[in-house]
Amino acid sequence: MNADVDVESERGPVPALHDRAVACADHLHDADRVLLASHIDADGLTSAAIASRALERAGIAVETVFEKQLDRAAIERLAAADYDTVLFTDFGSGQLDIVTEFEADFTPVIADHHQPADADTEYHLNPLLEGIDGASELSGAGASYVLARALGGESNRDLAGLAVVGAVGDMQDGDGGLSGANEAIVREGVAAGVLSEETDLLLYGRQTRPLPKLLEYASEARIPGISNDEAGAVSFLADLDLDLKRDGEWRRWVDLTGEERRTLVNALLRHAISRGVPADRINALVGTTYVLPDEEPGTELRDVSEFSTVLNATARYERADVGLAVCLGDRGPALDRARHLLRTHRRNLSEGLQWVKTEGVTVEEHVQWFDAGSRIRETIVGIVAGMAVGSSGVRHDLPILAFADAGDGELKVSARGSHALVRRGLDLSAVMREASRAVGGDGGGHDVAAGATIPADAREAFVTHADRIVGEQL
Ligand SMILES: [Mn+2]
Repeated sequence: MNADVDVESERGPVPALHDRAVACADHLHDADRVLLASHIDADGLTSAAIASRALERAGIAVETVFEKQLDRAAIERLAAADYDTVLFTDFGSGQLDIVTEFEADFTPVIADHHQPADADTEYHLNPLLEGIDGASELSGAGASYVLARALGGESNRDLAGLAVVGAVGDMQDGDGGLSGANEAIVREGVAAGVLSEETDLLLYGRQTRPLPKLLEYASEARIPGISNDEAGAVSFLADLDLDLKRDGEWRRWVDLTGEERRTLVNALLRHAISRGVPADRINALVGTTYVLPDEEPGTELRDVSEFSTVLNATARYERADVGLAVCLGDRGPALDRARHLLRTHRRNLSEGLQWVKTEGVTVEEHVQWFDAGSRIRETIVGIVAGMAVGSSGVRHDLPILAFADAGDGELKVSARGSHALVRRGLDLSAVMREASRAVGGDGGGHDVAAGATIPADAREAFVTHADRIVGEQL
């Protein structure tokens, strides 16, 4: 046996985080009961599922709550719940300056991947503290998984599938799949038999979308005559020598044989080349995908990216409990409820996107923005902004800011950039924090995607600040 390998595996999936994970786990083991607070998105829900399951397995009682944002009022609510230990997953680091004010009420334990505020605490697990990129290499669910492994060892490797759902939900995967610390989690999931890694067509909806919709809705591919073009997608398919329907219903990607998939991919590549799609976007049409082999083929849970959409569809509509139950294995009432919420979510996204396309965006020197008012829910306006980039009338070479009413005299701002802009120096986390604080609000997040809350009358001043800061970064 190779001694080095043995030592390495004893330090968990992400050795650089091992000491922090063990310190957090030891403190949790000493607690009788823990209040777990997590964020309301796919990464936050999978974080909560991983952490709560690992705590239960370790014999530690846990109550789970979700917060849309961890502001002072939310932290006061947690303090009032009267737990000695509060575990924060997928948030907490960015609010450490406030959290540490409450250390007389509870001991915080944090498993997060957001940029930490200017304060620290004893039990703090965050990749950024060890030089690992929290935007692309480890998600909140990944940090929670590292914690789960420290809590329960290799028996918790079956939670790796959920960690991958969280990472993909936070858009940490590129066309080569996940990288960095995330790759170690993928390896553990594959070894545990709960995850498989496949090279496949990289369009969203391989499990559930009818073939024409799979092609038409793939707006990120930007293939002229197919993307955002219903008639074009149908006629492209009709030209192929394939049986497109079964019993009168369109077939899905998952229904095709290997041979049929190759035929379709080859035709798609030829079409893209003939229409002058640049090589980098053509290469990005095929790449690494992740599948949960225990889930039924053709369902929303089989593919990790579709799974993450199901979770967003619950949490963004005040039903994080439903998403959590699905993560924890409920394939009955919770999944039925989640599917219903998913239909509503899809309709809202498509109506929101249509509204942005119709109304257009305002282009400043370094940013573009739109204000949806109350037409798009503040909980999904960031998703809509991300979808809008690349559609006609919205530039993909500028970051986009999306405003929506948040009630109580406040505006929610969601910002989305691209990996190409980040490589040139864009850091939306800093933009959101500085511009919002300059107008009496607060914000933060990641370099490629971030958010803020500001007073409702501060939009114009906020845009001016953000435009200037982005200009300085690029
Ligand atoms: Mn996250």
